[in-house]
Amino acid sequence: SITKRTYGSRAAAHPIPVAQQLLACCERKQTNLCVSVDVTKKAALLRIADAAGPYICCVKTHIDIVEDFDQDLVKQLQALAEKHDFLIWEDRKFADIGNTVRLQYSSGIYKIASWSHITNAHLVPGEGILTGLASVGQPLGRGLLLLAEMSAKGNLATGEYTAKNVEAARRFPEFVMGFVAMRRVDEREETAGGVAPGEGADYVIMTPGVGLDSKGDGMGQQYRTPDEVIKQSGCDIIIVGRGIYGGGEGNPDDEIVRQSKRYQEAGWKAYQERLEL
Ligand code: 5BU
Repeated sequence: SITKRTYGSRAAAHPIPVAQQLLACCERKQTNLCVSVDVTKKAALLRIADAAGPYICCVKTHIDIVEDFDQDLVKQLQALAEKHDFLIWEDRKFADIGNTVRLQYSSGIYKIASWSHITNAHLVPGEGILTGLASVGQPLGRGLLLLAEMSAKGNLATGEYTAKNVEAARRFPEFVMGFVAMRRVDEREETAGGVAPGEGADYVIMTPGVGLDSKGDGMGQQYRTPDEVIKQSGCDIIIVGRGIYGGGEGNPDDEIVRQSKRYQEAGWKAYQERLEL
């Protein structure tokens, strides 16, 4: 089972370069923490990414909430990714037909594909969305996560829809590197007899809705602990937003460092215990 393997061994064997990079980064820095930096000012975004940088494998952005976005933000974020050794994930949640998402991914003001190692998509429009995104991202060495499940209360990404995401991923083995999910959605309980193409593939499960001090935010978000996510549910990466940056334009640097270390330690402990299970 994937959950018994180290990030390092998975990195070495992974067919998608950006998944190799992410897993190798986890091993090197001993962290499975992705910080979600959901602030509306460029300076705050960069400050938080810089403070959290040493403790994380990935920074997740919502670039369209930044009021003073410019290309220099991207340049500086890329420089921080180099300085601290982390990847960048724009949490764009593409959800249109292939031709439209191809343009949304490559063009417009944000030109997401030019700087974001990882992005994600809903399967609602069907597999054409993967063809469209892959046409842009794959030649650039990017990776995609499918939104197989979500963290919010009452969300509709369940059951057959979740299973369809896993099936679709298996048809894009060079581009879909994993899932946003709450558990190991790629490990099937039932076997359909025979091994489908891509079955047994290594998917990176990245999981939002992680918090140590709160159970929810009053707007549907539901929080679980790193232990529940990594050890009990077999996910690979914890995504923490407000638990680290604190909301608004962000905690002071020393508090960001303190919380980042706290989540890094909790996530890594849960991973090590999972290897021992
Ligand atoms: P929080 O502050 O830790 O609650 O932030 C969670 C982040 O993860 C935020 O950027 C959401 O947009 C994102 N997210 C989520 O919370 N739940 C999901 O199912 C998905 C993304 Br997909």
